[in-house]
Amino acid sequence: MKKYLAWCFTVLLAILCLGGCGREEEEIQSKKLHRADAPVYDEKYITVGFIQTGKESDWRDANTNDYLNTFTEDKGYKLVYIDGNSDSGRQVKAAYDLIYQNVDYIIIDPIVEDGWEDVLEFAKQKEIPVIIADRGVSADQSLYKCWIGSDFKTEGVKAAKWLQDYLEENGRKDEDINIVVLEGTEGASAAIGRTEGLLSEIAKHKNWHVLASRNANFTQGEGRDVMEHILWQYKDIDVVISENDNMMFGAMKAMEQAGIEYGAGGGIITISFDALGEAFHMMEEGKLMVSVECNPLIAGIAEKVIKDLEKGREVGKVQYVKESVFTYKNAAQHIGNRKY
Ligand code: GZL
Repeated sequence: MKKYLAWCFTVLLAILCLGGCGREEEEIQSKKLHRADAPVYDEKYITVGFIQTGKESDWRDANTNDYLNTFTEDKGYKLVYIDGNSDSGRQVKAAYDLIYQNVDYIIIDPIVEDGWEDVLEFAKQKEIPVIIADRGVSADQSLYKCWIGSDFKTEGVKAAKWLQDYLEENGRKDEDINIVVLEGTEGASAAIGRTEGLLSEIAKHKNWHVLASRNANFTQGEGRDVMEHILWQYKDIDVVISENDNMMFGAMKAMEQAGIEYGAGGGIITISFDALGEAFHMMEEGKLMVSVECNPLIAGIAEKVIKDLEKGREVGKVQYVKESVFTYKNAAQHIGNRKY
């Protein structure tokens, strides 16, 4: 009897293992085969899936247009553009879809840093190279080929150092200075880095005080709303630092509505990031006093990375774009040659 039971157990164990192997094999096979309903792209093109954050700012539009103008069919690319619609979950799902569509490359501009490990791991299993562009991810660097973008912390430091120089030049070095910060999207590496850079410099000045530092999500509308509320709360603001131009444009509307003076002619000092075309006009008028450039023209660098990968070459893991600082004093001499 015991032998029969042992035989049954062995057979049962074998069936379970085979079933499991069958299921496991099926799982692996499914990763190799894309979904039946996935589009099949023409092999003559290099198919590049690009997942954008959304349309939250003019900077973003310039960044998107750069990709649309770079990855064109006459240059041998099929660009599959996906608008993340400011929804990180939508971005991650789009990445899975692109993997199932078996595109040749995936470029991701992540709204926020977190939540990317699993899908990047899956892309790696399916051997689809991923390039992270503009904002960063908290996932391990081994899960993507490279990151291309700006040194956001340095941008924050540049803004604070401009303020330090400006106050010294205007005899206000030892004055108590009250600062308001409009932060970009919570969890976005651009906001994290700029805030870190700003606060690291502000901390060096015991007479500089941050009255409020609030998220306005990189949008003009939220910049205006948040600034309106801050103006109700604080009457002694000396500096507004906005982590992008669009939020500053909104804050300017709020200050005008409140009858508050700002800009190079006197009143609240205005400091921003991005250095968009409109910011140059505002600096020419003296409304905006400085904009720390954040270069949106990244697609050309991404294309170079793809060309190198196509040739089997190694690519640099971290690739910074070139950028500068523009002020109300030098905006006029640069405005004519701006590309965005
Ligand atoms: C910065 C970029 C930021 C811009 C904003 O590289 O991610 O997002 O500063 C944009 O204008 O919305």
